[in-house]
Amino acid sequence: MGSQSDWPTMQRAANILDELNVAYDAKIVSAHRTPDRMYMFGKRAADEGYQVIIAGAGGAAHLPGMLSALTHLPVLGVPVQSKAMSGLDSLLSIVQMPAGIPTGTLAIGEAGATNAGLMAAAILALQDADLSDRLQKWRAARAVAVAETPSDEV
Ligand code: RP5
Repeated sequence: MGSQSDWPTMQRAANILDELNVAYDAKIVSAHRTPDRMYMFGKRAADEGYQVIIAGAGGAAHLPGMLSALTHLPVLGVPVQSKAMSGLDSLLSIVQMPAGIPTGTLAIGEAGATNAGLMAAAILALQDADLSDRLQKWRAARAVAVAETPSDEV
């Protein structure tokens, strides 16, 4: 993520990965404030064993696109909800990548971070039958939890 201030949002992705027992590192890597750190991370990520990168940033959110430029690994971008424009700036900064440098783009904010965790797990599950099983069970449990009729109690 681009800043400590992104962590409450990006923690949603971490929570999903914890629930599915997927190993991850959570790092602050800013495209603007720590460009050298971003460059080294992106360049070394594949060799260091990372398989999927979830990149969350807000405002002028260049981190996901820059990481996509630096690595062939799949990069999932999470537009963090900004104060000035409620995350529309973040979304547009991430989603409109030029052809040839793909960056997966999730929803703005916590839903996007949650889904980035789930999508990262789904990508990893293609090569990991046990994880695939855990992911399918996770989804089935969420489906069962949805009532068929609304309640006045909520
Ligand atoms: C971006 O600027 C970060 O990803 C964050 O969403 C936004 C604001 O950062 P802070 O000023 O809160 O550190 O680079």
